[in-house]
Amino acid sequence: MEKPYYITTPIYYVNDVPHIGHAYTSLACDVMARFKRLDGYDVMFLTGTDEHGQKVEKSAAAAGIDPQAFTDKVSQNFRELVKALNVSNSDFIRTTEQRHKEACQVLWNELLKRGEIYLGKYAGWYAVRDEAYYGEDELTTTPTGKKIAPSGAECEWVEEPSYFFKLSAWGDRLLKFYDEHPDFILPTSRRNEVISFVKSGMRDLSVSRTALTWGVAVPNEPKHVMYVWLDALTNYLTGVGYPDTNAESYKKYWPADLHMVGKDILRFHAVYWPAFLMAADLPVPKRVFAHGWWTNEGQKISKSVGNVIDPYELLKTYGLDQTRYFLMREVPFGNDGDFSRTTMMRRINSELANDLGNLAQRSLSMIGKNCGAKVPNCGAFTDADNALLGKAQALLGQVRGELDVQAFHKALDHLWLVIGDANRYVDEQAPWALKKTDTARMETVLYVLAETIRYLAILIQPFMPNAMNKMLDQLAVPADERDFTHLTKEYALKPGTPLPAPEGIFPRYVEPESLAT
Ligand code: ME8
Repeated sequence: MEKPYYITTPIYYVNDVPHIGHAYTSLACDVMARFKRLDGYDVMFLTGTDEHGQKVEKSAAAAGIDPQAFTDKVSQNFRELVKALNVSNSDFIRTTEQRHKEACQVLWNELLKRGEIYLGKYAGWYAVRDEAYYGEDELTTTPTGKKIAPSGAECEWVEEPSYFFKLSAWGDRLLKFYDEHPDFILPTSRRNEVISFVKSGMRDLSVSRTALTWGVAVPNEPKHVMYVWLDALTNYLTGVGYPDTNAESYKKYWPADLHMVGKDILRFHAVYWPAFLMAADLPVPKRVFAHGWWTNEGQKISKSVGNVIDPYELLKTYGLDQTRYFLMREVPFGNDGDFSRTTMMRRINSELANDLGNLAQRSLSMIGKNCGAKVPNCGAFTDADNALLGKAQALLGQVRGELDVQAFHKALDHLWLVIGDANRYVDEQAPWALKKTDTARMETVLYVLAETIRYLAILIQPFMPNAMNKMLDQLAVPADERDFTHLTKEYALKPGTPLPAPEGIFPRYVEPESLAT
């Protein structure tokens, strides 16, 4: 039986158009999901949209349409982005769906029944942009008297009747949980931040609001809607069938293996969420990975600065797989990163067009011309042949080890080291010279190259699925022989198998003259 693996993206607010940051998290999850599928897991991959709360209500009002019509429209943009990025999600959840409202209300009742929620009054600061409450001590005051949260969001004073979740009672149990599950929060630097936040002492958390109506109704309390984060986090349960804890999908996939988030929303996922779950006596997810923040040519990406990077523009300008590769390769996953078009162009040309593209192109065109367009015959292997094949065979273990801790950039490093070795092998073995002196040896060299490319293409599929499928087509690898079980068979390519005419897969990127100043 296949082992289950459940991975989620954050559900994105529908107040805005999707940008590169949303694309980034979804792509990272897609690489994980594709890798796990090829590695024999039964994968559930959930993404979707977060549609309630004051921020969305305000955006709908500003657009002059009712919130449901507004969210229907904007949610669709996120659904389309997922498709455009070739993201292989299993489901797309919207928090305005009935299945989700039910899940929230059942969880609420569960918490209430257990005495974890009580009615009180909230008087304090709230940042609509973050949909978050802040303590006075966390804020700075501008010369004009505005209160600003550490995220830069402006806060407003709120006083309203509110239900509270007894978060203050969960500090010690959370600390014990982090201690017993050292990999629950990655990267480790962020884990330390969370631990010190919890150690500093936590106030009870306001979990309902009366100042707005656009939210999930609190059961039996017509004036209250749920705090949008309690509603939003619950999507991860809804997606696998909660409140039906006997549902096949719930039993199979819960608790989630990985919640992938940006560092901005780690506190919600690594503190509030496990506290809610423990309080409802539900199992806690295995990991929250908080990745870093993209800036644009050194500047924070924001609508007001007008430097938002449109993912569609990237796909159009540079290509889908090129964009996927660049985003996963450029920044050590977990760190902040700066988006620069110059670097993107350099990586496309040197790492994709030159290193990988040329390796495949020159090997396959030599095979096409000199081996009758068939998988070459293969004689006895020399030490050099065994060395290269050995490195290719070691890749699965290395890449798996890196992806186990979401080190996408390091996985790519391993792959590109072997691409470099393979290119050196071509130069050293010089099959074009062997053509005149020893055609049997030339065929063996080309066979070793074809096998190495097969290994590489199979392993690079999660990052660049379309391009690698083309590469595997060119090696005539059958569609059902592209998963990782076919990396343990040493020499899968069968000499004599006819091959299609090779075609370049990664064109060089040439900057339009209008941009090259
Ligand atoms: O926070 N760099 O939704 P959101 C990298 N609805 N990643 C970025 C980014 C950037 N510049 N900008 C955004 C919410 N992201 C809530 C989540 S989950 C139960 C509810 C990514 O639309 C990153 O993953 O503000 C970040 O955490 C997320 O988008 C925030 O999306």
